[in-house]
Amino acid sequence: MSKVVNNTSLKQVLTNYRCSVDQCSVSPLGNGLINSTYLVRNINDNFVLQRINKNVFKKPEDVINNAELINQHLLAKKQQNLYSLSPIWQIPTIDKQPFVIDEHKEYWRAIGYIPNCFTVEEVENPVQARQVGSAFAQFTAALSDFSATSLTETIPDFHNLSKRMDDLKTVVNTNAKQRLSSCQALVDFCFAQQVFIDEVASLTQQLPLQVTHNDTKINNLLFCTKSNQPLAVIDLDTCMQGYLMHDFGDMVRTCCSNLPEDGKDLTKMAVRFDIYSALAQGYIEAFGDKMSALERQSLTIGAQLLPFMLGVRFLTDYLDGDNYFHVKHQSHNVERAKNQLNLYQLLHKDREKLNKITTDCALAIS
Ligand code: GN1
Ligand code: MG
Repeated sequence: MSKVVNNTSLKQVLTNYRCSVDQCSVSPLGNGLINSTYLVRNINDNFVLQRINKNVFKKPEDVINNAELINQHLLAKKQQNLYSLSPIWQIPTIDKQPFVIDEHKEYWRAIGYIPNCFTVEEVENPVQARQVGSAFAQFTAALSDFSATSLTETIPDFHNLSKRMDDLKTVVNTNAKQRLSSCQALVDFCFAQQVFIDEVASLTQQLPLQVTHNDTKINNLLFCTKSNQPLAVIDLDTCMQGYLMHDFGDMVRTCCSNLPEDGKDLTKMAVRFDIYSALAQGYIEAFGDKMSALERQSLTIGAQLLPFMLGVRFLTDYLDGDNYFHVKHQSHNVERAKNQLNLYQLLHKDREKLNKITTDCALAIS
């Protein structure tokens, strides 16, 4: 075992994957804020081992089952040459079980490791951004004939903004950790956005539901080290029915700011419009006529919505005492909230510019 991970449960879990504890090494993988993910280097092969956060995913078996159904669908598409990315796959235990429950009743699963790949935390240039937009569009387009009703909703109301505002109201009223006075202005700012909140609610009444990824942050794409092109969409935990504007919005959230989501120097924050334009081109182009005119128009709302919603969620978790997102220090969630709400403000102020870019992209492609 490597020194990086010292977890007795891991030893027990590994034996279910034909791993000799003495002959493999385990190290943390990625920057997820919810699950705990490790790379296991074994004698013959490497694989990814993940403990699913039961506080967030109340029924971890549903997360695993959903992923299996989606992987199978994408594999079938790939075999028909209808999907150019690589589907990911989950690895059963030696007893052919889809997961292991350890002595603490924690759920673990193994996922195939795709070698010669890298992830990106910050988009480097518009060419790469266009690839990102295109990859996530190909993913959702390939799921357009997938029976959405076979998926279980892993987190109900995940992207329901009105519900997220209710959650914020609840923690503000409870103020369990006495943190409200340190973020009152931020809370007031969120509740002052009612016009935008109503606009989102009315739009969601009209948009069609699709099977969306719902966590399209840039580091949920694997890039090939040889071609530098996207190779696979990963982290299917929140694949559920949703709206295209959510997926586009999360790409904008994580690609178009010049700061990471917990960056603190907000006076330096700027929107990278060239990246926005490239994301929109890649996304709209790869969907082709599978995207309706209203869905296309909704993308600009999504671009504002996801930073706002994440701001509200980080703030809610801060007031609630950091029970949801992993944090590195006590003010981490409120710093993230400030960052995301600032990004929302910048995007909101320039919404006409964003609209024009999206419309021009669509015209250029048609
Ligand atoms: C969480 O753990 P990770 O990075 O896959 C969160 C997303 C947020 C993201 C913010 C289930 O995703 O919704 O956008 O953090 N996932 C869940 O970085 O809440
Ligand atoms: Mg995720």
